[in-house]
Amino acid sequence: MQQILQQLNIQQINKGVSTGGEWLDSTGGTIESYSPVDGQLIASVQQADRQAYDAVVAKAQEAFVAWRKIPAPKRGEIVRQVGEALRQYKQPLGMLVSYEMGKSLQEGYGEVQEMIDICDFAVGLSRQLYGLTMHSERPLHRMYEQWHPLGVVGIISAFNFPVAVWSWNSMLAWVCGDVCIWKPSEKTPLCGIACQNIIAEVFKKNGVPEGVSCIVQGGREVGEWLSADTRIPLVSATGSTRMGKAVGAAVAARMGRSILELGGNNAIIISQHADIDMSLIGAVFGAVGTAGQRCTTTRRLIIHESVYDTFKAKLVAAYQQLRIGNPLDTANHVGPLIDKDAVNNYFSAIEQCSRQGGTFALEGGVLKGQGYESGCYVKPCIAEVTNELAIVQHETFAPILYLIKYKTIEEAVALQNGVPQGLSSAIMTLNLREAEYFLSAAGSDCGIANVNIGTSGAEIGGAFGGEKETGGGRESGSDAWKAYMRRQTNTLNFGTDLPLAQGITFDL
Ligand code: UN1
Repeated sequence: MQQILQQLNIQQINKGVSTGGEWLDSTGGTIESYSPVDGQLIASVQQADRQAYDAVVAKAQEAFVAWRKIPAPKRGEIVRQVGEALRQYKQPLGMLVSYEMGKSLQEGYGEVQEMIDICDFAVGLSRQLYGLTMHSERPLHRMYEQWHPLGVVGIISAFNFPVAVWSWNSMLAWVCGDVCIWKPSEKTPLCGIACQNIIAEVFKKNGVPEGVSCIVQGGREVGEWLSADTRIPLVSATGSTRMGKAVGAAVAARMGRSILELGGNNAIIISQHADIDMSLIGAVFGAVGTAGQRCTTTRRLIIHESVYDTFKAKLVAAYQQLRIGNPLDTANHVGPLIDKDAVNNYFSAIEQCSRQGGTFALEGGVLKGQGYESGCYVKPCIAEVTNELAIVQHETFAPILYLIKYKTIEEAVALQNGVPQGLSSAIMTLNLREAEYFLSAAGSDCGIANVNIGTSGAEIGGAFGGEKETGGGRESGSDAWKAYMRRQTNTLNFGTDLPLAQGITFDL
């Protein structure tokens, strides 16, 4: 790992505030990053203090004035080079993601690939920031709309996708002409340092002004500064619903804009018409991938009563084959939870589930002994419940899968929708009527609805996000870029008269 840290230019003690030029001094205290893989201290990072934070915002504002003048396709060219750099750093960065966050190496590389994909997307987008033209009701008038950059974008990201979610936001923001200030999760600060270093190298080579890519490390307080700051027209926040409610309220109170991508409580409906083997793989990967710490993790399986027992038996057998251990060893399927607090939350959810009447088809527990010294490795478990249990209505970031039985497809959809969150959903069925019903306006109420695919693993080309307590924001593909720009409607009179709209006459 020492060699990986060296390749990514990470020291034992790192400054945590940068405008893309020098790293700034700050006295905000230190974050120590311990790996959940082996419990070892990897390195530490200085947190931003208010003075360093203000210096960053001022630099970002200054950089915006220059950056917005650069033609969008030229900004796209720089993002193209960022994609190239990420291809070069895929191996060390993927390993750092895996070691600092605990996801499997496969998924660590997958996350860097997701960054590369969004770079490619953003390069194309840089020539497609289209506005519409309209026909004016007045003669010799032209009417159209343009999309202009917003300014400084604040990005608050979560530990579970410590690099990809930042890149969804920043790559779009940059081609749109915005500048970015990133607050990475305080649980994965080194991933932030590594990305900042990679970007700085590319930006420097291209003479990009200092302040286009900024980073401010820290905890909740730094998030509060970003949310309350009138110099920051847009804050994009990914994380828990609790955090999102605070950010959303603070940003709205000053008439700023926010993009919120918050908790999920995602279900797969397993119909009696499902391909059972395919459903099994989808359900297991959805539930235990990233040790149940994706916002798209499959938390509930809503299974038709006629296949319930068979599917449960197959699921339990599949779970018993899972190898839990060091995520850098590619033989393992499941790595650790992020930290001991997460382990406590896992146990608390199991306890609440039992108390509320759930029973366990497969018991959980923490693993002990050699290789498990960090205390963060838990057994994925399976509980049989009804949907209305308080714990089932709640998103627990851990590999706990709830099984629920249904009789009719209408009932299954009502159960799937019957939670406060609305991120991702899926149905496993070979029956066309069922599939179309699930996708119809009467079907899933989520931002993502899949057929014969699990709930996680969305591609970057689609808009990513969800409804209800998930926050309503959209990041990544499709036309999510519009949230990073302001729309201007232009009407231009090239005639010699001044006719008024709505037929109003006004003569002097
Ligand atoms: C998240 O968990 O915050 O769809 C993002 C997925 C990934 C992104 C997850 N592409 O599972």
